[in-house]
Amino acid sequence: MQLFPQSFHWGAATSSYQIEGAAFADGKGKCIWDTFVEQDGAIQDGTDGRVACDHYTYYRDDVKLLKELNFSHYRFSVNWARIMPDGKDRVNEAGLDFYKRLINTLNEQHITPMLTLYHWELPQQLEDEGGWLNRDTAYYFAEYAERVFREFSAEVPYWITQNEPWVASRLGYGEGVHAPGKKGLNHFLTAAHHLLLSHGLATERLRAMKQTEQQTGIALNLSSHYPADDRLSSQEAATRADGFLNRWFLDPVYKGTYPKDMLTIYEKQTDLSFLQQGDLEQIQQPIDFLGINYYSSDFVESSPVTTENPTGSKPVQTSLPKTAMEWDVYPDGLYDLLVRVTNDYGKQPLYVSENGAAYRDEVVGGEVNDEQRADYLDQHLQSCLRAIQSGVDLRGYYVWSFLDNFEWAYGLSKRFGVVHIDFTTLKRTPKQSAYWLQAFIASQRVHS
Ligand code: IFM
Repeated sequence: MQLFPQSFHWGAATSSYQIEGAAFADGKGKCIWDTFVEQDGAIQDGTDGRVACDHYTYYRDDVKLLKELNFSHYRFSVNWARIMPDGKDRVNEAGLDFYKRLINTLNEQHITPMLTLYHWELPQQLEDEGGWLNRDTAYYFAEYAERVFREFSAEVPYWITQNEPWVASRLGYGEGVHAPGKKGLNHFLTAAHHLLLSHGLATERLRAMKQTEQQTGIALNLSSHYPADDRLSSQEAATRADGFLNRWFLDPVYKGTYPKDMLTIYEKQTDLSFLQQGDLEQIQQPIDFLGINYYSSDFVESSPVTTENPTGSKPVQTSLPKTAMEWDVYPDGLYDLLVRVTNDYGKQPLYVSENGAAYRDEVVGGEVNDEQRADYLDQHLQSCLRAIQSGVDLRGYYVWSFLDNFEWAYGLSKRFGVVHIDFTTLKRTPKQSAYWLQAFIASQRVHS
């Protein structure tokens, strides 16, 4: 059997709003998701994250479960509004204390923390001042990042600035289906730029403060895009789709530029005056690793440019197996992506910082038989192994998600966890995929 490197991270991932609950406990401020879930029709099943998994109460049991399942690393996010209720100035000590308890418990169990500073919980006060459309938010983020780093850098070796800036900007400010529910191409690009700027500003500060043991990076949601057929127009559409999702974020972070082809496309449709002199240099800070969140890939063809579809490309239906999100299962896309990022942006430490699938799970006789999820994980892990054999410096894999949780606009109805949550009793039941992972991780540990 081919083995993963012995230092490989066997991780599970979650985020604050999706699992913690305790939405208004102990001095926490309101964040944009607390506001968004109150809007009629915003969440498909009418649920919210006020309680979610109540990880705020059950974090000790959850860490114990992580240990039992053999995970060596845990990726979680801290909620900006829990730590700084207004987003700036005032620090809520009780909020910091919760994360202190969580991090201590992880370290007691020898589970290494990977901390994400922003997984979309913008304090409502900052949104009221313009949110990510306001350049100042990037500077407030850097201050918040510095404060959290000062508090926890001795205990936390892995730091992620931004999680999925494409999702935060496109779904939150471009399409209006995520908080704060704003729409428009200009809003999308402005918010994306300020999120990237915030990454650059925070990274610079963290690097100035860090010792050798702390590593900083960013987590991007990336996919592979393939032409749906042999037409030149489909190949061009695939390039544009790649520019929209991947290169618009990778190029500034690594090359300090926005991709020229995409600038030309966007300039025809909107004003890019949010881009100020020196911004791209600020965004292009050295990072220690890239986190890649991968779920699916797209096969695309050309389609008319519209307000909703600024790049004129659309995914076609395929006959590939689908998850409960209707996302294609395509593990080769992960292999292609890992190799491509290495080839185009240089060999560097990569983590699959999220990968997983939602299925329609049910507890029957005290068990959840989610064979499809175990297959999904197995196939994607095989892609990871293949990528390592092809020379990719892949250092870890974090399953999304540890627990079933609040899946944003879909509410509690889409289950991504390897651990089932009964959202009425809050009972945790590891699914068969969790036991499969437990055994897989054990099989990778060689005892000398
Ligand atoms: O649940 C989300 C997570 O918050 C960010 N990445 C994708 C997951 C599944 O949609």
